[in-house]
Amino acid sequence: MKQSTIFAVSSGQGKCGVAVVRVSGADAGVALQQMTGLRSLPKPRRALLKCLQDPENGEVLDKGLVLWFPGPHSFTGEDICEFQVHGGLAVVASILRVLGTLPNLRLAAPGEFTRRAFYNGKLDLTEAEGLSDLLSAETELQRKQAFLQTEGYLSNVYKEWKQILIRSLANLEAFIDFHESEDIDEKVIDTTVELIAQLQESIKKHLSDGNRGERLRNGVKAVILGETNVGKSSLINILCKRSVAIVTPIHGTTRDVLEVPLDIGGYPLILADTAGMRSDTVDVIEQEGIDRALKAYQSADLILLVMDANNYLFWHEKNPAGSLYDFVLSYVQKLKLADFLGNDTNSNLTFKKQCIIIVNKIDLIAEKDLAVFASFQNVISCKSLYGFTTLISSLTNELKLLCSEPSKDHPSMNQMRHREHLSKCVKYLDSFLSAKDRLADDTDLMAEKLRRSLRQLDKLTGTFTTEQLLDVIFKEFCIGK
Ligand SMILES: Nc1nc2c(ncn2[C@@H]2O[C@H](COP(=O)(O)OP(=O)(O)O)[C@@H](O)[C@H]2O)c(=O)[nH]1
Ligand SMILES: [Mg+2]
Repeated sequence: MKQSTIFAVSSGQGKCGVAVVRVSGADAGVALQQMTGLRSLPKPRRALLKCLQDPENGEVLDKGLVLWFPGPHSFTGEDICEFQVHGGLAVVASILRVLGTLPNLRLAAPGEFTRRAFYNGKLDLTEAEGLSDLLSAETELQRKQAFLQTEGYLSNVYKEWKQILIRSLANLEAFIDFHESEDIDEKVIDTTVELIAQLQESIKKHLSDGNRGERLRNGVKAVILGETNVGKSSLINILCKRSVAIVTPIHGTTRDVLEVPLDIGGYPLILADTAGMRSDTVDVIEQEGIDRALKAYQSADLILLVMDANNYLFWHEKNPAGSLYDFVLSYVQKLKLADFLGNDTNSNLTFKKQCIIIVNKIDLIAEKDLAVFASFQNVISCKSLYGFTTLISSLTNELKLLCSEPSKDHPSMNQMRHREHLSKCVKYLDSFLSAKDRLADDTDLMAEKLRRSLRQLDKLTGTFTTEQLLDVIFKEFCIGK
Protein backbone atom coordinates (compact mmCIF):
# COMPACT_ATOMS: atom_id res chain seq x y z
CA MET A 1 0.00 0.00 0.00
CA LYS A 2 1.28 3.43 -0.91
CA GLN A 3 2.09 5.57 2.12
CA SER A 4 0.08 8.79 2.34
CA THR A 5 1.63 12.12 1.74
CA ILE A 6 1.13 14.24 4.83
CA PHE A 7 0.71 17.98 5.33
CA ALA A 8 0.36 20.39 8.22
CA VAL A 9 1.02 23.94 9.32
CA SER A 10 4.53 23.85 10.74
CA SER A 11 4.71 27.41 11.99
CA GLY A 12 2.37 27.24 14.94
CA GLN A 13 -1.31 27.88 15.40
CA GLY A 14 -3.13 31.18 15.27
CA LYS A 15 -2.86 34.45 13.37
CA CYS A 16 0.71 35.37 12.43
CA GLY A 17 2.74 37.19 9.78
CA VAL A 18 3.82 34.18 7.78
CA ALA A 19 2.62 30.60 8.07
CA VAL A 20 4.62 27.64 6.78
CA VAL A 21 2.66 24.73 5.39
CA ARG A 22 4.72 21.63 4.88
CA VAL A 23 3.94 18.64 2.68
CA SER A 24 5.97 15.42 2.85
CA GLY A 25 5.75 12.20 0.88
CA ALA A 26 5.77 10.75 -2.61
CA ASP A 27 3.06 13.13 -3.84
CA ALA A 28 4.62 16.32 -2.47
CA GLY A 29 5.84 17.22 -5.95
CA VAL A 30 2.38 16.71 -7.45
CA ALA A 31 0.90 18.87 -4.69
CA LEU A 32 3.40 21.62 -5.47
CA GLN A 33 2.54 21.56 -9.16
CA GLN A 34 -1.21 21.43 -8.55
CA MET A 35 -1.07 24.38 -6.18
CA THR A 36 1.20 26.53 -8.38
CA GLY A 37 0.23 25.40 -11.86
CA LEU A 38 3.94 24.82 -12.61
CA ARG A 39 4.55 22.28 -15.38
CA SER A 40 7.83 21.11 -13.89
CA LEU A 41 9.28 21.08 -10.43
CA PRO A 42 11.32 24.12 -9.42
CA LYS A 43 15.03 24.07 -8.60
CA PRO A 44 15.60 22.35 -5.24
CA ARG A 45 15.97 24.57 -2.16
CA ARG A 46 15.34 27.86 -4.04
CA ALA A 47 12.55 30.15 -2.99
CA LEU A 48 10.05 30.95 -5.72
CA LEU A 49 7.27 33.55 -5.45
CA LYS A 50 4.03 32.09 -6.86
CA CYS A 51 0.31 32.47 -6.73
CA LEU A 52 -1.25 29.50 -5.00
CA GLN A 53 -4.48 28.28 -6.49
CA ASP A 54 -7.26 25.83 -6.06
CA PRO A 55 -6.66 23.39 -8.95
CA GLU A 56 -10.37 22.64 -9.06
CA ASN A 57 -11.40 26.10 -10.31
CA GLY A 58 -8.23 28.18 -10.64
CA GLU A 59 -9.21 30.44 -7.72
CA VAL A 60 -6.13 32.20 -6.34
CA LEU A 61 -5.87 31.58 -2.61
CA ASP A 62 -2.76 33.59 -1.78
CA LYS A 63 0.64 34.56 -3.13
CA GLY A 64 3.65 33.18 -1.31
CA LEU A 65 7.01 31.48 -1.41
CA VAL A 66 7.30 27.92 -2.60
CA LEU A 67 10.21 25.65 -1.74
CA TRP A 68 11.05 22.22 -3.06
CA PHE A 69 13.24 19.75 -1.13
CA PRO A 70 13.49 16.47 -3.06
CA GLY A 71 14.27 13.42 -0.91
CA PRO A 72 16.48 12.13 0.50
CA HIS A 73 17.95 15.59 1.20
CA SER A 74 15.03 16.83 3.25
CA PHE A 75 14.00 16.86 6.89
CA THR A 76 11.98 13.65 6.59
CA GLY A 77 14.12 12.06 3.90
CA GLU A 78 11.03 12.10 1.64
CA ASP A 79 10.11 14.67 -0.98
CA ILE A 80 9.00 17.82 0.79
CA CYS A 81 7.42 21.01 -0.47
CA GLU A 82 6.80 24.04 1.66
CA PHE A 83 4.46 26.95 1.17
CA GLN A 84 5.15 30.18 3.02
CA VAL A 85 1.86 32.03 2.94
CA HIS A 86 0.25 34.94 4.76
CA GLY A 87 -0.52 33.81 8.29
CA GLY A 88 -4.21 34.74 8.33
CA LEU A 89 -6.53 32.07 9.63
CA ALA A 90 -8.65 31.95 6.45
CA VAL A 91 -5.59 31.88 4.18
CA VAL A 92 -4.11 28.93 6.04
CA ALA A 93 -7.47 27.17 6.19
CA SER A 94 -7.92 27.50 2.44
CA ILE A 95 -4.48 26.03 1.69
CA LEU A 96 -5.13 23.12 4.04
CA ARG A 97 -8.56 22.54 2.57
CA VAL A 98 -7.23 22.39 -0.98
CA LEU A 99 -4.32 20.12 -0.02
CA GLY A 100 -6.85 17.80 1.61
CA THR A 101 -8.70 17.41 -1.71
CA LEU A 102 -5.60 16.14 -3.55
CA PRO A 103 -5.32 12.36 -3.98
CA ASN A 104 -3.37 10.51 -1.28
CA LEU A 105 -2.82 13.63 0.83
CA ARG A 106 -3.93 13.82 4.45
CA LEU A 107 -3.30 15.95 7.53
CA ALA A 108 -0.24 14.87 9.54
CA ALA A 109 -0.52 13.44 13.04
CA PRO A 110 1.50 15.02 15.89
CA GLY A 111 5.18 14.34 15.36
CA GLU A 112 4.59 12.48 12.12
CA PHE A 113 7.18 14.41 10.10
CA THR A 114 9.81 13.65 12.72
CA ARG A 115 8.67 10.06 12.97
CA ARG A 116 9.22 9.66 9.23
CA ALA A 117 12.61 11.32 9.58
CA PHE A 118 13.41 8.72 12.23
CA TYR A 119 12.27 5.82 10.02
CA ASN A 120 14.35 7.17 7.17
CA GLY A 121 17.47 7.31 9.33
CA LYS A 122 17.64 11.11 9.38
CA LEU A 123 17.89 11.15 13.16
CA ASP A 124 18.01 8.60 15.93
CA LEU A 125 15.74 8.43 18.92
CA THR A 126 17.78 10.58 21.28
CA GLU A 127 18.11 13.21 18.55
CA ALA A 128 14.34 13.12 18.02
CA GLU A 129 13.84 13.53 21.76
CA GLY A 130 16.26 16.46 21.65
CA LEU A 131 14.15 18.03 18.93
CA SER A 132 11.01 17.61 21.02
CA ASP A 133 12.81 19.22 23.96
CA LEU A 134 14.04 22.04 21.75
CA LEU A 135 10.44 22.84 20.82
CA SER A 136 9.42 22.97 24.47
CA ALA A 137 12.58 24.57 25.88
CA GLU A 138 11.66 27.61 27.95
CA THR A 139 15.02 28.76 29.23
CA GLU A 140 18.37 29.42 27.64
CA LEU A 141 20.12 26.41 29.16
CA GLN A 142 17.26 24.07 28.34
CA ARG A 143 17.59 25.29 24.78
CA LYS A 144 21.30 24.62 24.80
CA GLN A 145 20.98 21.11 26.19
CA ALA A 146 18.21 20.24 23.72
CA PHE A 147 20.05 21.73 20.77
CA LEU A 148 23.23 19.77 21.47
CA GLN A 149 21.09 16.65 21.75
CA THR A 150 19.43 17.22 18.35
CA GLU A 151 22.91 17.71 16.93
CA GLY A 152 23.78 14.20 18.07
CA TYR A 153 26.17 14.84 20.94
CA LEU A 154 24.32 12.51 23.30
CA SER A 155 23.76 9.85 20.69
CA ASN A 156 27.46 9.98 19.79
CA VAL A 157 28.28 8.89 23.32
CA TYR A 158 25.90 5.95 23.06
CA LYS A 159 27.11 5.04 19.57
CA GLU A 160 30.68 4.95 20.84
CA TRP A 161 29.64 2.60 23.63
CA LYS A 162 27.82 0.43 21.13
CA GLN A 163 30.96 0.19 19.04
CA ILE A 164 32.90 -1.05 22.05
CA LEU A 165 30.29 -3.72 22.69
CA ILE A 166 30.15 -4.75 19.06
CA ARG A 167 33.94 -5.04 18.94
CA SER A 168 34.00 -7.10 22.14
CA LEU A 169 31.31 -9.38 20.82
CA ALA A 170 33.20 -9.87 17.59
CA ASN A 171 36.28 -10.82 19.59
CA LEU A 172 34.34 -13.36 21.61
CA GLU A 173 32.68 -14.81 18.55
CA ALA A 174 36.02 -15.19 16.82
CA PHE A 175 37.26 -16.93 19.93
CA ILE A 176 34.26 -19.32 19.94
CA ASP A 177 34.72 -20.15 16.27
CA PHE A 178 38.45 -20.54 16.04
CA HIS A 179 40.09 -21.18 19.38
CA GLU A 180 40.16 -24.97 18.93
CA SER A 181 41.30 -25.10 15.33
CA GLU A 182 43.65 -22.17 15.06
CA ASP A 183 45.86 -20.63 17.58
CA ILE A 184 43.93 -17.52 18.47
CA ASP A 185 45.61 -15.38 21.03
CA GLU A 186 44.16 -16.02 24.49
CA LYS A 187 44.93 -12.38 25.19
CA VAL A 188 41.76 -11.54 23.23
CA ILE A 189 39.81 -12.56 26.30
CA ASP A 190 41.78 -10.29 28.63
CA THR A 191 41.46 -7.36 26.26
CA THR A 192 37.72 -7.85 26.08
CA VAL A 193 37.36 -7.96 29.86
CA GLU A 194 39.46 -4.81 30.12
CA LEU A 195 37.32 -3.00 27.51
CA ILE A 196 34.09 -4.03 29.16
CA ALA A 197 35.30 -2.95 32.60
CA GLN A 198 36.14 0.49 31.22
CA LEU A 199 32.85 0.72 29.42
CA GLN A 200 30.94 -0.19 32.55
CA GLU A 201 32.82 2.52 34.45
CA SER A 202 31.92 5.14 31.84
CA ILE A 203 28.24 4.23 31.89
CA LYS A 204 28.14 4.25 35.66
CA LYS A 205 29.72 7.67 35.71
CA HIS A 206 27.20 8.92 33.16
CA LEU A 207 24.39 7.52 35.32
CA SER A 208 25.62 8.99 38.58
CA ASP A 209 25.14 12.61 37.62
CA GLY A 210 22.65 13.19 40.45
CA ASN A 211 19.78 13.70 37.97
CA ARG A 212 21.31 16.95 36.84
CA GLY A 213 20.34 16.52 33.19
CA GLU A 214 16.81 15.54 34.12
CA ARG A 215 16.54 18.59 36.37
CA LEU A 216 17.61 20.91 33.61
CA ARG A 217 15.06 19.32 31.30
CA ASN A 218 12.15 19.25 33.76
CA GLY A 219 12.94 22.20 36.00
CA VAL A 220 14.40 22.37 39.50
CA LYS A 221 11.78 22.04 42.19
CA ALA A 222 12.17 24.65 44.88
CA VAL A 223 9.87 25.29 47.81
CA ILE A 224 9.52 28.35 50.02
CA LEU A 225 9.14 27.35 53.66
CA GLY A 226 8.82 29.33 56.85
CA GLU A 227 6.51 30.48 59.61
CA THR A 228 3.27 32.24 58.79
CA ASN A 229 3.50 35.90 57.84
CA VAL A 230 7.25 36.03 57.22
CA GLY A 231 6.64 37.12 53.60
CA LYS A 232 6.75 33.86 51.63
CA SER A 233 3.90 34.83 49.34
CA SER A 234 5.32 38.34 48.93
CA LEU A 235 8.60 36.72 47.88
CA ILE A 236 7.09 34.48 45.21
CA ASN A 237 5.11 37.43 43.83
CA ILE A 238 8.26 39.48 43.45
CA LEU A 239 10.24 36.65 41.89
CA CYS A 240 7.59 35.93 39.29
CA LYS A 241 6.80 39.63 38.79
CA ARG A 242 3.06 39.20 39.21
CA SER A 243 0.62 38.68 42.00
CA VAL A 244 0.14 34.91 41.98
CA ALA A 245 -0.28 34.47 45.72
CA ILE A 246 -2.58 36.34 48.08
CA VAL A 247 -0.69 38.50 50.56
CA THR A 248 -2.39 39.69 53.74
CA PRO A 249 -1.29 40.50 57.29
CA ILE A 250 -3.51 37.64 58.47
CA HIS A 251 -1.66 34.54 59.64
CA GLY A 252 -2.44 31.39 57.65
CA THR A 253 -3.51 33.10 54.41
CA THR A 254 -1.84 30.63 52.06
CA ARG A 255 -3.15 27.07 52.11
CA ASP A 256 -2.62 25.44 48.74
CA VAL A 257 0.80 24.79 47.33
CA LEU A 258 1.17 27.27 44.51
CA GLU A 259 3.67 26.47 41.79
CA VAL A 260 5.10 28.88 39.24
CA PRO A 261 7.70 28.19 36.56
CA LEU A 262 10.53 30.73 36.53
CA ASP A 263 13.61 31.40 34.47
CA ILE A 264 16.51 32.27 36.77
CA GLY A 265 19.73 32.99 34.92
CA GLY A 266 18.72 30.61 32.13
CA TYR A 267 17.86 27.77 34.50
CA PRO A 268 14.31 26.50 34.85
CA LEU A 269 12.93 26.76 38.36
CA ILE A 270 9.56 25.53 39.52
CA LEU A 271 8.99 27.56 42.65
CA ALA A 272 6.30 26.63 45.17
CA ASP A 273 4.75 28.89 47.79
CA THR A 274 3.35 27.02 50.76
CA ALA A 275 1.28 27.49 53.87
CA GLY A 276 3.28 28.85 56.79
CA MET A 277 4.19 26.26 59.38
CA ARG A 278 2.72 26.64 62.83
CA SER A 279 1.71 23.98 65.29
CA ASP A 280 -1.10 25.81 67.05
CA THR A 281 -3.61 25.96 64.21
CA VAL A 282 -7.04 24.48 64.80
CA ASP A 283 -8.17 25.23 61.27
CA VAL A 284 -8.48 21.94 59.35
CA ILE A 285 -7.92 23.66 56.01
CA GLU A 286 -4.77 25.33 57.24
CA GLN A 287 -3.58 22.03 58.72
CA GLU A 288 -4.08 20.39 55.30
CA GLY A 289 -2.03 23.25 53.82
CA ILE A 290 0.78 22.56 56.29
CA ASP A 291 0.72 18.84 55.43
CA ARG A 292 0.96 19.74 51.76
CA ALA A 293 3.86 22.07 52.48
CA LEU A 294 5.67 19.19 54.19
CA LYS A 295 5.04 16.96 51.20
CA ALA A 296 6.36 19.64 48.84
CA TYR A 297 9.42 19.84 51.05
CA GLN A 298 10.02 16.09 50.70
CA SER A 299 10.08 16.19 46.92
CA ALA A 300 11.94 19.50 46.52
CA ASP A 301 15.49 19.88 45.25
CA LEU A 302 16.00 23.28 46.84
CA ILE A 303 14.57 24.98 49.91
CA LEU A 304 14.12 28.70 50.40
CA LEU A 305 13.84 29.01 54.15
CA VAL A 306 12.31 32.39 54.98
CA MET A 307 12.33 34.09 58.36
CA ASP A 308 11.31 37.43 59.79
CA ALA A 309 14.14 39.79 60.70
CA ASN A 310 12.37 40.91 63.88
CA ASN A 311 11.99 37.32 65.07
CA TYR A 312 15.70 36.78 64.64
CA LEU A 313 16.50 40.00 66.46
CA PHE A 314 14.26 38.92 69.32
CA TRP A 315 15.92 35.50 69.47
CA HIS A 316 19.37 37.06 69.32
CA GLU A 317 18.65 39.38 72.23
CA LYS A 318 17.60 36.39 74.30
CA ASN A 319 20.55 34.24 73.13
CA PRO A 320 23.40 36.71 72.64
CA ALA A 321 25.98 33.91 72.48
CA GLY A 322 23.90 31.75 70.14
CA SER A 323 25.32 30.92 66.71
CA LEU A 324 23.56 30.98 63.37
CA TYR A 325 23.45 27.20 63.62
CA ASP A 326 21.62 27.39 66.95
CA PHE A 327 19.08 29.78 65.55
CA VAL A 328 18.39 27.77 62.39
CA LEU A 329 18.13 24.64 64.49
CA SER A 330 15.55 26.22 66.76
CA TYR A 331 13.70 27.64 63.74
CA VAL A 332 13.40 24.34 61.87
CA GLN A 333 12.40 22.61 65.10
CA LYS A 334 9.65 25.15 65.52
CA LEU A 335 8.55 24.45 61.94
CA LYS A 336 8.65 20.72 62.72
CA LEU A 337 10.93 20.16 59.74
CA ALA A 338 12.48 16.90 60.73
CA ASP A 339 15.66 15.76 59.04
CA PHE A 340 16.48 19.20 57.69
CA LEU A 341 19.99 19.85 58.93
CA GLY A 342 23.00 17.80 57.92
CA ASN A 343 24.85 15.55 60.35
CA ASP A 344 27.52 17.90 61.53
CA THR A 345 29.64 17.39 64.55
CA ASN A 346 30.98 20.88 65.06
CA SER A 347 27.83 22.92 64.52
CA ASN A 348 28.64 23.86 60.96
CA LEU A 349 25.50 24.82 59.17
CA THR A 350 24.84 22.15 56.54
CA PHE A 351 21.58 20.93 55.11
CA LYS A 352 20.18 17.64 53.89
CA LYS A 353 18.93 19.43 50.80
CA GLN A 354 20.33 22.51 49.18
CA CYS A 355 18.97 25.49 51.08
CA ILE A 356 19.02 29.26 50.97
CA ILE A 357 18.28 31.06 54.22
CA ILE A 358 16.44 34.29 53.65
CA VAL A 359 15.85 36.97 56.25
CA ASN A 360 12.94 39.17 55.18
CA LYS A 361 11.48 42.47 56.39
CA ILE A 362 14.86 44.07 57.00
CA ASP A 363 13.17 47.42 56.39
CA LEU A 364 11.59 47.10 59.83
CA ILE A 365 14.95 46.89 61.61
CA ALA A 366 16.46 49.99 63.15
CA GLU A 367 19.83 51.14 61.84
CA LYS A 368 21.57 50.35 65.15
CA ASP A 369 20.52 46.67 65.01
CA LEU A 370 21.56 45.92 61.42
CA ALA A 371 24.98 44.61 62.45
CA VAL A 372 23.30 41.62 64.06
CA PHE A 373 22.45 40.31 60.58
CA ALA A 374 26.02 40.30 59.29
CA SER A 375 26.26 36.51 59.27
CA PHE A 376 23.30 36.10 56.89
CA GLN A 377 24.04 36.09 53.20
CA ASN A 378 20.51 36.82 52.06
CA VAL A 379 18.86 39.68 53.87
CA ILE A 380 15.96 41.16 51.91
CA SER A 381 12.92 43.35 52.08
CA CYS A 382 9.90 42.44 50.01
CA LYS A 383 8.70 45.94 50.71
CA SER A 384 11.71 47.98 49.55
CA LEU A 385 13.12 45.21 47.29
CA TYR A 386 16.44 45.46 49.11
CA GLY A 387 18.73 42.43 48.65
CA PHE A 388 17.14 40.87 45.57
CA THR A 389 20.22 41.12 43.35
CA THR A 390 22.16 39.06 45.87
CA LEU A 391 19.27 36.65 46.27
CA ILE A 392 19.02 36.07 42.53
CA SER A 393 22.72 35.33 42.32
CA SER A 394 22.48 32.94 45.29
CA LEU A 395 19.62 31.21 43.51
CA THR A 396 21.56 31.01 40.26
CA ASN A 397 24.52 29.47 42.09
CA GLU A 398 22.32 26.80 43.65
CA LEU A 399 20.72 26.06 40.28
CA LYS A 400 24.15 25.70 38.72
CA LEU A 401 24.93 23.01 41.26
CA LEU A 402 21.63 21.23 40.73
CA CYS A 403 21.59 21.23 36.92
CA SER A 404 23.99 19.94 34.35
CA GLU A 405 26.04 22.34 32.31
CA PRO A 406 25.10 21.60 28.70
CA SER A 407 28.29 20.34 27.12
CA LYS A 408 29.44 18.83 23.85
CA ASP A 409 32.05 16.67 25.53
CA HIS A 410 29.95 15.42 28.43
CA PRO A 411 26.31 15.59 27.44
CA SER A 412 23.92 14.48 30.16
CA MET A 413 21.13 12.01 29.81
CA ASN A 414 17.92 13.71 30.81
CA GLN A 415 15.03 11.30 30.76
CA MET A 416 13.81 8.33 32.78
CA ARG A 417 13.90 6.32 29.57
CA HIS A 418 17.64 6.86 29.19
CA ARG A 419 18.24 5.98 32.81
CA GLU A 420 16.27 2.74 32.53
CA HIS A 421 18.09 1.43 29.49
CA LEU A 422 21.49 2.44 30.79
CA SER A 423 20.85 0.86 34.21
CA LYS A 424 19.86 -2.41 32.55
CA CYS A 425 22.89 -2.23 30.30
CA VAL A 426 25.13 -1.84 33.37
CA LYS A 427 23.38 -4.77 35.03
CA TYR A 428 24.29 -7.10 32.13
CA LEU A 429 27.84 -5.80 32.07
CA ASP A 430 28.05 -6.40 35.82
CA SER A 431 26.94 -9.95 35.37
CA PHE A 432 29.49 -10.37 32.55
CA LEU A 433 32.33 -9.04 34.67
CA SER A 434 31.45 -10.99 37.78
CA ALA A 435 31.49 -14.23 35.77
CA LYS A 436 34.55 -13.38 33.71
CA ASP A 437 36.47 -16.44 34.92
CA ARG A 438 34.09 -18.59 32.95
CA LEU A 439 34.87 -16.70 29.80
CA ALA A 440 37.14 -19.30 28.25
CA ASP A 441 34.86 -22.31 28.77
CA ASP A 442 31.45 -20.68 28.61
CA THR A 443 32.05 -18.13 25.92
CA ASP A 444 28.57 -18.52 24.44
CA LEU A 445 26.83 -17.59 27.64
CA MET A 446 29.17 -14.69 28.20
CA ALA A 447 28.60 -13.37 24.70
CA GLU A 448 24.88 -13.47 25.38
CA LYS A 449 25.35 -11.12 28.33
CA LEU A 450 27.07 -8.63 26.06
CA ARG A 451 24.38 -9.03 23.43
CA ARG A 452 21.76 -8.17 26.01
CA SER A 453 23.55 -5.05 27.13
CA LEU A 454 23.96 -4.03 23.49
CA ARG A 455 20.22 -4.48 23.02
CA GLN A 456 19.63 -1.88 25.75
CA LEU A 457 21.80 0.67 23.95
CA ASP A 458 19.95 -0.16 20.73
CA LYS A 459 16.70 0.63 22.46
CA LEU A 460 18.17 3.87 23.68
CA THR A 461 19.11 5.14 20.24
CA GLY A 462 16.19 3.45 18.52
CA THR A 463 18.14 0.94 16.41
CA PHE A 464 15.83 -1.54 18.06
CA THR A 465 12.41 -0.26 18.97
CA THR A 466 8.69 -0.96 19.13
CA GLU A 467 5.72 0.90 17.73
CA GLN A 468 4.36 1.46 21.26
CA LEU A 469 7.54 3.17 22.37
CA LEU A 470 7.54 5.38 19.26
CA ASP A 471 3.90 6.27 19.89
CA VAL A 472 4.81 7.47 23.37
CA ILE A 473 7.76 9.52 22.20
CA PHE A 474 6.22 11.10 19.11
CA LYS A 475 2.92 12.02 20.67
CA GLU A 476 4.88 14.58 22.72
CA PHE A 477 5.47 16.52 19.51
CA CYS A 478 3.17 19.11 18.08
CA ILE A 479 1.38 18.77 14.75
CA GLY A 480 3.56 20.03 11.94
CA LYS A 481 6.85 18.80 13.44
N1 LIG B 1 7.43 45.76 56.21
C1 LIG B 1 7.43 44.65 55.49
N2 LIG B 1 6.31 43.90 55.39
C2 LIG B 1 6.33 42.78 54.65
C3 LIG B 1 7.50 42.38 53.96
N3 LIG B 1 7.22 41.23 53.32
C4 LIG B 1 5.93 40.94 53.58
N4 LIG B 1 5.37 41.87 54.38
C5 LIG B 1 4.03 41.90 54.93
O1 LIG B 1 3.86 40.79 55.80
C6 LIG B 1 2.53 40.29 55.72
C7 LIG B 1 2.58 38.79 55.40
O2 LIG B 1 3.12 38.64 54.11
P1 LIG B 1 2.88 37.32 53.27
O3 LIG B 1 3.68 37.46 52.03
O4 LIG B 1 1.41 37.05 53.13
O5 LIG B 1 3.53 36.25 54.25
P2 LIG B 1 3.37 34.64 54.25
O6 LIG B 1 2.33 34.34 55.23
O7 LIG B 1 4.71 34.15 54.69
O8 LIG B 1 3.04 34.23 52.86
C8 LIG B 1 1.82 41.11 54.68
O9 LIG B 1 1.09 42.10 55.31
C9 LIG B 1 2.96 41.70 53.87
O10 LIG B 1 2.61 42.93 53.28
C10 LIG B 1 8.68 43.20 54.07
O11 LIG B 1 9.75 42.92 53.52
N5 LIG B 1 8.58 44.31 54.86
MG1 LIG C 1 1.47 33.09 52.20
